Amino acid sequence: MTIVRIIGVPMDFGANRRGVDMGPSAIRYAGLSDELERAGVEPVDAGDLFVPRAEERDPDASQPDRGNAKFLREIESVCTRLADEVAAALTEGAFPLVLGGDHSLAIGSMNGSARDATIGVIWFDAHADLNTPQTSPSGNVHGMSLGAVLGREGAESMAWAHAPTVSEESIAYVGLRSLDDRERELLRDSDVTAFTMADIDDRGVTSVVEEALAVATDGTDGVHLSLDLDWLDPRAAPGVGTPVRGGVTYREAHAALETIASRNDREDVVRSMDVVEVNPILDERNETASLAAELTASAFGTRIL
Ligand code: 4U7
Ligand code: MN
Ligand code: MN
Ligand code: MN
Repeated sequence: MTIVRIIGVPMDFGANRRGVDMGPSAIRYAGLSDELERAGVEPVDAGDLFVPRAEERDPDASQPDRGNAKFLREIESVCTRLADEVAAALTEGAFPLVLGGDHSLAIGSMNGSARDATIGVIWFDAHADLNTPQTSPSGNVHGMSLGAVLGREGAESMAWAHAPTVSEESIAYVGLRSLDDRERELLRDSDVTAFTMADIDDRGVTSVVEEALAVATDGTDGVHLSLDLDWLDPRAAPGVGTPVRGGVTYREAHAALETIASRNDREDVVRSMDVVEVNPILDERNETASLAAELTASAFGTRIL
């Protein structure tokens, strides 16, 4: 049986709104382990990574040589340790499941997952997170995770984040609907595959996810899934810091992750996953955290019948 090692990362250094640091607790509290057991895997909780309190740190944002990126040193420290944890889980034959926390932690999970492998990435998100310290309008590192992992121009101050075995050709976005102007240009000039909400409207979510899987598995050793809860429509997932109208519905989200599970059933392709951006302060009765737990289990194969 697949052992799923749960790694909590109670970090909100990369986001604007405070509160995502409580995400790991909220998702566990919503019954993640039970959901995973129902999906037929064995959850083992490794606890939380140590993350300092933001109150005791200085965001230290703008530096002429580093561009605009808040809490960069803190994020580096967390992501470097997270990468080690994720790589260790894989070496020991477990599936690393990372609970966030803000999306900057994906720099750590992708680096860990890609340490001894060439990986593809499927990014379920309203946003592209392709900024760099040079293009970011906010200075929030959760909007730069992929820009940094790809080692794009403008991310020189984040050299530690570059994962050479993650390439643009193997990355697929699903559900994009909010891009900054500079980010749109970056995306157009890149080799990343982007499925927007319009593609989901046109073709249906299952066919889009199948194509995303084709992109992320082509020529790679496995796939990292990154699930940002703001991918969903805010009506289904109100507890997020950067909500954008017009996201996938509750049913579409389940269908998407069930499509991943059925592909994975035939051939083990997914090797690691993160579930991020759940903000319990903004949530309604832990609804978004419950959804995060359900969707994670769906990725492993929850069955109705
Ligand atoms: B998330 C933004 F400017 N693009 O860079 C930015 F609109 O991890 C938002 O996807 C980033 O939630 C959102 O700050 C990051 C902004
Ligand atoms: Mn994101
Ligand atoms: Mn997002
Ligand atoms: Mn590269």
